[in-house]
Amino acid sequence: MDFNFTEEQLMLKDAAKDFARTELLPGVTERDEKEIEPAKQLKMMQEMGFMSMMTDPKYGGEGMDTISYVLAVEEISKIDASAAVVMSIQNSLINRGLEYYGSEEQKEKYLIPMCTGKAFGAFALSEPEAGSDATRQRTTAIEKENHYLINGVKNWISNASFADYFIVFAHTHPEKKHHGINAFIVERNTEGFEIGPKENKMGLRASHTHSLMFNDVKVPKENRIGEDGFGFKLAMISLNGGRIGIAAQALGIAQGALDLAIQYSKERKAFGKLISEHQAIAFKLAEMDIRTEAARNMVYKAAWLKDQHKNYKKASAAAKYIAAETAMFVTTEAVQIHGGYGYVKEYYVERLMREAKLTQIYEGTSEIQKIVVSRDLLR
Ligand code: COS
Repeated sequence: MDFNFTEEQLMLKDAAKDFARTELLPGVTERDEKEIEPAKQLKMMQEMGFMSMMTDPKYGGEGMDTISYVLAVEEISKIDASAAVVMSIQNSLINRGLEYYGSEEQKEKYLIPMCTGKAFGAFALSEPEAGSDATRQRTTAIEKENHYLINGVKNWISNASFADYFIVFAHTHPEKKHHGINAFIVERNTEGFEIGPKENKMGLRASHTHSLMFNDVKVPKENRIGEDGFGFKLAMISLNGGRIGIAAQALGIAQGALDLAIQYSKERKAFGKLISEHQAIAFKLAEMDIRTEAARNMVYKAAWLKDQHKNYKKASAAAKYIAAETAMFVTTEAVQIHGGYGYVKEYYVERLMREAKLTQIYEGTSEIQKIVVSRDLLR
């Protein structure tokens, strides 16, 4: 594993950093408080190629590697994790599945518009009673002559407020358990398909999360992705990549909080000296940095394994686990270092702490990552 980045990777990292500071930082606290999505900035990110980083240029993507993607997600997340999650979903959960497993017609009709700044996607797997236990899908897709008829409810769907295309998972043959699940591309304005109410979330408040309702929604047969029964496998494979994106997001949140804590500790005085000169604070900063660097190595390694076309299932789950736990630890310590100022909105470390919590929950809780890792160990 080469610890040097290429010139392209470094340029990309700088571009993401500049964008985050100039375009996302202004207004980020207000957007979080008022739950305003960064619509203008997301459009800009699409135009700059951040939403189609790893997709083949023949489908309008940038053809970059996963390391570049991780560097960009990390930089964006230091400032605005609500923008980063859109990037992660679009790149990992939508584009990759369509590029690798979609038909040429599906790529033409759906992937190319999403990679050329014309559309966004959303990934609809979770249900009210099927979050971690993803095989227990209740949504059904009954096969008819030339279409499937979808009925059911999905929950916790990010990007739903603006997505044009939804990858929806549903049971076609419930008796076959997970082998009976299929994935379908559903267009936003299809009859019977409704976007439900928005959740009032603790963090990532500028990324809206909705439920989805399907009431006799007709989806053409050609919108099924892959062979009959491939849906659950597609979900799992997509999540293996998705977890690298969320791990990078957690890493960015941790580094963002550490940067703020270092800066604050070099400005704030207590007992006659800067708080950074008190060992109680210096040791905290050291531990925050050590843990963040350890997580970074695991996140980059998972990305590297993927780029090398090696098995990255365990590595991505482990990276997501450690990065999320680290983000929670580092942001909590950063709030502590800020004292009372850390608990108010003026210094935005409290927002990073709320965001860190979600990285321990979505795209598989920390407990789910341990299931993936332990099954691999005990196989
Ligand atoms: N990558 C590829 N394939 C996987 C996989 C992975 N990470 N995890 C499971 N599979 C495959 C298995 O190989 C198995 O395939 P076969 O039946 O063809 O052999 C199939 O999926 C079922 O696997 P398993 O029996 O292990 O399924 P479980 O019901 O026990 O669940 C977990 C496995 C818990 C790992 C899975 O349900 C999961 O990841 N849940 C979390 C889902 C999630 O993240 N939801 C949050 C929001 S989605 S944005």
